[in-house]
Amino acid sequence: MINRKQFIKWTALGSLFPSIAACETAKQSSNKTVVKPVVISTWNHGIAANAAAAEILEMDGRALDAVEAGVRVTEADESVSSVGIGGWPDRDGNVTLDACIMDEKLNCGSVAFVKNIKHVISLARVVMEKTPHVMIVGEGAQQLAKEHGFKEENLLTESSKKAYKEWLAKSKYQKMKIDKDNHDTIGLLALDKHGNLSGACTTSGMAWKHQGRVGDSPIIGAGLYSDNAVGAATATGKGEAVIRIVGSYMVVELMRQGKSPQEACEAAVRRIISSQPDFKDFQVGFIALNKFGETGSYCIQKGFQYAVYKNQKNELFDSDYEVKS
Ligand code: SD4
Repeated sequence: MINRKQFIKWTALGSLFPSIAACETAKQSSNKTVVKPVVISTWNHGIAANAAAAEILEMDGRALDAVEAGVRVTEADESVSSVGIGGWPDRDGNVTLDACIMDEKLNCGSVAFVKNIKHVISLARVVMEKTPHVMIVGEGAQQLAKEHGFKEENLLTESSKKAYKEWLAKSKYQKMKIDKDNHDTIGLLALDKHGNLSGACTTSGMAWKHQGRVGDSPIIGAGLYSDNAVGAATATGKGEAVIRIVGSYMVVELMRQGKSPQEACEAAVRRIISSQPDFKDFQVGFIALNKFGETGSYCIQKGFQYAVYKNQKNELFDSDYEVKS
């Protein structure tokens, strides 16, 4: 029989070392079939991004290269108004981009508040691989881009200029409304044939944001997290709400404790709902991928879509959501 002292000791050990529980889970699940390669990404622009990532993975490439190549497609697509060139600007008319990337060894790189550089995901990779830092922002990030030969260009396209003028006329530069429609980040996760996971996330952030505002997308743990022993997760939607719960890290840690990617995404969305009373006014969605190639997605309200490449099929799905009425 265990006495009270032993019980306290064991439960304390359990909370101090959650990896003990994770080892158990890994053992219990070791008879699962692993499906790989797999790619999952946010929104319908994820289909084209997945295709570019899958091309690399099917040729036995590295997950890290796949996630970067995948989201570069979205960054270069002028018709996507929330990522890269053509992204809608802040309320002063500046397009400012945020991005981060993580590899299979917990290496990570991030940039935020970057102007005039389209492929900020590659700049985040430069931070990760060529500097001793994790995060570089603003002018410092632009200086780094110059040093590494990135092309400088105007990211405000004719159509985003038009959208900005229309917004300005209506809003009269008043406090922006954070709604369900002014964001569409791409977050993309990949599991390669070697069983390694990586993730990338890139965005122009919330449209009409205050100058200098940074959301969850470039923040490791909030907009993206990946741990090769467990799985990876990424977020889309109102960054402020995701940062408050360190959302992507939460999803990965819940998977470490034994939840499926679907269950983990649901639990993180419910944490937002239980802690942030205005949840009906905004959207947040999470997607997740574990070591076995299983995927999950959940969001607050109807409308979020995600793309999955698995078993050589690249498909778009409507995410399940919490607020049904
Ligand atoms: C942000 N999370 O800057 C980003 C925006 C976004 O889907 O996701 N959009 O808050």
